Amino acid sequence: MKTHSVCFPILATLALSAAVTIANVSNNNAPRGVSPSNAKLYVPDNVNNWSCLDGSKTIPFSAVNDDYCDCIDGSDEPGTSACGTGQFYCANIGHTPSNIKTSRVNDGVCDEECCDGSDEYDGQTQCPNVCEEVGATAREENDRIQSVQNEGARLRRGFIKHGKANKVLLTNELETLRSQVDHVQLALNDARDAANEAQEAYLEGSKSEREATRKQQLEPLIQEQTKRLKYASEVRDMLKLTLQSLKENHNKNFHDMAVKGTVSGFDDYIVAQGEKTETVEDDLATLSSDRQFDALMDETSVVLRDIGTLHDLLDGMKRDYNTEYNDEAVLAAVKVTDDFEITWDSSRLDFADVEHLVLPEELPVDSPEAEKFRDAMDSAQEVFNDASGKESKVQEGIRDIERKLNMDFGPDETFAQLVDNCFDFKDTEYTYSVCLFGDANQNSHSSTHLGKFSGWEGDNYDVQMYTGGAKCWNGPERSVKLVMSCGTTTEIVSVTEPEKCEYLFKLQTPAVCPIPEGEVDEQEHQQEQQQVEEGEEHTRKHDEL
Ligand code: MAN
Repeated sequence: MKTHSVCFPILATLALSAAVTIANVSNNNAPRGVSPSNAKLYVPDNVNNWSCLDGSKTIPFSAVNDDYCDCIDGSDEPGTSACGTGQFYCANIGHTPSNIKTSRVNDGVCDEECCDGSDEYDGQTQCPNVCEEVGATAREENDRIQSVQNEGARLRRGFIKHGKANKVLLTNELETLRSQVDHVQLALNDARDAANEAQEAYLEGSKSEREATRKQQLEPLIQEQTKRLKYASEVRDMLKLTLQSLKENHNKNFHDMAVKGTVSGFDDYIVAQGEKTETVEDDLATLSSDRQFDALMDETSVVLRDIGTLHDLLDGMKRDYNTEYNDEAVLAAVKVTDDFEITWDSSRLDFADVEHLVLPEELPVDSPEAEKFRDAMDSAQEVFNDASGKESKVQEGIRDIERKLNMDFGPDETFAQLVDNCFDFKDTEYTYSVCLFGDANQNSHSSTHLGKFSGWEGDNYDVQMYTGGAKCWNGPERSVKLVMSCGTTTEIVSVTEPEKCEYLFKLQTPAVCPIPEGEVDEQEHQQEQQQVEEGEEHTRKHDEL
């Protein structure tokens, strides 16, 4: 770097002339490092002076690029690194011109931005001019991007056309469906009434046959269950008697707390028994087989519960009574408890399924009379099913269309084409999937919900958010940011997890390819025209029906 010094005028003059020869020359007439568009700013005044671009100083024009920094803004050294803060212009003929910081001039590094090597001109470092090749590659890449964008824009125009036409179509369809609601609901109500009537007619008309068949079907079960109930009731009564005898005969002078507790528990049981309202039907034989069966089952569970309560009382005493008292009554009760535990354990299995036993389905009755009623009932049921299907279809249709019409598919309806379209991406560990405007998931042996579409981010309609996914262990609920870029197909090109449980999906799609300006207006006009025509056509068809 040169110094302005009055002490060494000869050295200074030599250095200045060297600097002028190496630094002040450039391809255009401007000083080195100055772009053609800035050349007009580097012209000396009539006394060969020049002012810094920030106006901070006036210096001799010969001091521009003299490798000494005079101006605060560094504008006097566009072609040397003396200031370091200015811009050095590389013409890069054969590629695209660029500007680099002047600190990178002659720093021994061939800067990529200066493919012509003009940033290293001091002879210390040889930088070949590679602008032709680099330019050719860049042009090829630009051509590729351009053709992707052209094709993408063509496809996007198709999306827009579809989206706008679809909106008109959906609006019309919604109107049609809404006009059908009353009709299908009425038909459904009528069909329901008819089906109920037919069922009642069947039940009434086939009553005696059905009851006979049912009786036959349930008889063995009822017999079996009656036997079990009888056995269980005997066991319960035996436990009750045991406790009753313990209560009466134990030696009250011993004040054995375990015995006292059991006796008072038994008293409570007896009181509760007395308070219980009788639920068992008195005369089972007068009931229908179904009721008989139910009553038996209910009674069995009551008896089983009682056995459990009484045994708990005896068992409590058995564990805690004072053996030293040798109270006969207590010993007798303990003996009964031991015997009970052995026999009950082996017979308990018979009751194991009792609590879960459910009534078997009714067998069909096959008399011709009953069959007639059943056929009528079946066909009324079919009509009802059909009416119910139609009604659900209309309601679901309305819901589905309302959902789609309420969605934000962008100002030109581009994204209507992609709603509910699903895409997968497989990495080494998971297969990620997203159904656009729906849900995102992470799948391996099981599926983890990553979020539900919650809206667009920003105003560009190219970033979607999916939130409220499965909670992350020790972290937030999972979520997905889906970032779109232009492509000729719609597909996920990468999935990453930049933050724990926050996923980044990159999706390429024609839906975000730029449409050259001006084209949109023309297209919009054509589309509006087309929508009007399609709408009219739909209304005409609807009216014809
Ligand atoms: C699972 C996956 C990962 C996530 C961890 C968080 O392994 O969902 O993507 O980072 O859970 O614990």
